[in-house]
Amino acid sequence: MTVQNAEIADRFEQLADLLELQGANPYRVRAYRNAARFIRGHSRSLAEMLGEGADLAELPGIGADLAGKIATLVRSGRLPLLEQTAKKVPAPLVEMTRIEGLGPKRAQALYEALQIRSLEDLARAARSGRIRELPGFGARTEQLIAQRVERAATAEHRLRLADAEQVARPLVAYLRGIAGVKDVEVAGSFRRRRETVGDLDLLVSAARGAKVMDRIVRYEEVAEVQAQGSTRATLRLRNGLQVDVRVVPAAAFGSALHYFTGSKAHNIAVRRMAMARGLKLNEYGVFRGQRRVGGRTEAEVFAAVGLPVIPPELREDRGEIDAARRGKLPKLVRLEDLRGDLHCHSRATDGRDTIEAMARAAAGRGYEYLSINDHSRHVTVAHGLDRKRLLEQIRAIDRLNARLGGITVLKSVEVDILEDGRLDLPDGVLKELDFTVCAVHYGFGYGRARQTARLLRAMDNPYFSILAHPTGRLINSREAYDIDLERVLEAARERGCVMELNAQPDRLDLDDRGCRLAKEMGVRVAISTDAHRVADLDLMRFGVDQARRGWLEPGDVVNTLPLAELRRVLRR
Ligand code: DGT
Ligand code: CA
Ligand code: CA
Repeated sequence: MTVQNAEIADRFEQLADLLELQGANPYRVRAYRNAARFIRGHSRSLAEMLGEGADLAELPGIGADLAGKIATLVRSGRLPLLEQTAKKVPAPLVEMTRIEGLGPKRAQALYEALQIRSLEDLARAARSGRIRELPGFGARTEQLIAQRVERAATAEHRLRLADAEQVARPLVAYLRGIAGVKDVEVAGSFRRRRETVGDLDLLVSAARGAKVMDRIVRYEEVAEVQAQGSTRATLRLRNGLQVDVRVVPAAAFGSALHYFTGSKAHNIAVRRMAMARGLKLNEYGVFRGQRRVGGRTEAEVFAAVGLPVIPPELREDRGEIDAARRGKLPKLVRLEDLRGDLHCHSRATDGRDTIEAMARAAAGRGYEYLSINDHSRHVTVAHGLDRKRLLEQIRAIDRLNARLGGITVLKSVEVDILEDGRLDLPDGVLKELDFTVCAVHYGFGYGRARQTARLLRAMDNPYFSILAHPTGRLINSREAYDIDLERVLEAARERGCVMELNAQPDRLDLDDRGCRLAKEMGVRVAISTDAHRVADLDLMRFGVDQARRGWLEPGDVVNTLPLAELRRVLRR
C-alpha cells in the first residue's frame, strides 16, 4: 500500500513522544513534531512525490535525515528508529502517551506516582479519583482521561476522507485498466463525502462473462482476500482498509450505484416510496412485477419514484426526500461558486510561502480575493505577530495590491481568543484590517459554561468577524472543546459574525451538522482552507463537500460574494 501522509505523521509523532520520554534532546523531539505537523497538512502524497523522484529534503523542516526515514517508511512500511526506541520505553508508558491529552510528561507522572501499568489501571485510577490529586492534573482532566481511555478501547477505525482518496485513486485507475471493464465508481460514504469512511464500496460494470474478478483480487496492495465470488469480493488492503467490490451488468449499474451509495436510511425511505407505487426497488433494478422498468442510470431510479436526482451528499435521510418531493432541494454550493479564500498564512508566521506567491496562486485559481491571516503574538511557536509587525504587514499588502492586478489581498489576521475572551491584539490595530479571523488555540479543557462565555465575550468585540475552526476538533485525534454551539450561533447572528468551515482534511470544522444548524439559525459560513502554502489552496474542495452535506447554498457562504459585498458583510 502506498503509505499515506497521515501514517507517516503518526509515526513521527509517536517517535517524538518516545524520544521525549527517554529525555532526548528537545530540539530533536521538536524536529519530529514539526515534521509530523507539516506532513499531516501537506496536500500531496509524499509517497507519490517519491515515486516521481522528488527530493523530500527540500520540504520545510524535513532535511536529509528525515527524508531518508520517510523513504524507508514508504519502501518498507517500517521506521527502525521507532521500533528500537519503543523497546527501550516501558510498554504501558508507550500505550498511555497515545491517549489524547496525556502526552509524555503526564504519562510519566502517572506511571511513577500512581504505578499505572495498563490502560485498565488508568481507568481505575480515574474512577477512584486518585488522578485529580496529582500536581498538574485536576478533576476535569481526570474526567477527560476516563472518557478517552474508554473511547480508545471501543474506537472503530475510520479513515479520513482525504486519506481514503489517496487509497481509492490508484485502485480505481487499476480497475479501469482491466480488459472488459466499462465503468468504475466509488459508492458508499465516500461518494456521500462523509468526513470519514469505514470501508470503500466499489462498483464495476463489465461485459457479461468478463473475467474481471480474477484481476481485481490481484491488485498489488491487497493483503487478504476475505471473500470472493464471481460478482463480489471483499478485500483487505495492506494499510488495513477494507474494500467491497461488486461487478454488475451495465443495465443495473444505476440501481447498484444508488443502492451502494446509501445511506441505508435513505435507501429504506426511497424503497418505501417505490412500494407505494407498486414497484420493487433493489440493487438489481427497478421492477414492476417481473418486468425491469429501469436501473441503467441513477436518474432512472429516482424518476421511477417521482423524484429529481438527489445529490449524494444529502442522502442521509435528514429531510432530503421530503424536500425533493416538494421541489425544494437546496441548490448546493459548488467549488466554482467561491470567489476567494478567507484564511491563509504566509511566511511572516508559520506559512511557507510569501504573500505575493499566495496571491498569484489564488489568482491562478480564478479567485477575486485572498486574505492573509497570520497568527497573533500569543502563538509564540508560530512567531505570532505583535502590533508593530502586523502594521508593517498591512502596509506591505497595500503596496502589493497597488502593483498586483486581477486579485485583491485582504488584510486580516488569525487573532487568538485569550483565556478571558479578550482578543490578543489591541482594537487600534484590528480596526486597520479588512476583517478578522478569531481562534481558540489553548484552554481546550474548560467546562461548557466557561468556554461558551469566553467565545461570547470575544464576539462582543466589534472587530470580531469570523470564528475560525469553531469547535477545535481534530478528526480521529482531538475532541471538540465543550461549547453550547446553539448559544454561540445565536450570538453570532445577533452580532453579524460568521462561522468558518475550515477545509483542512483533519479539521472540517464546523462539520456538516454544524453548518446545517448555522444555516437554520441564520448565520453565514466562510469556507476557508487555512492554507500554510500554495498547494493547500486546493484543499478548498474538502470544505465544499462538508458545506454541501450541511445543505449550504451559495447565499449561505460569504466567500461566494463579490468583493464589495463581502466587505459590507464582514464590517459589522
Ligand atoms: P461506512 O462504510 O461505514 O463509512 O458507511 P457506508 O454508508 O459506506 O456503509 P456500508 O459500506 O456498510 O454500505 C454501503 C452502502 O450499502 C450503504 O450506504 C447502503 C447500502 N447498504 C448496506 N447495507 C444495507 C442494508 O441492509 N439495507 C439497505 N437498504 N442498504 C444497505
Ligand atoms: Ca462503505
Ligand atoms: Ca461496505
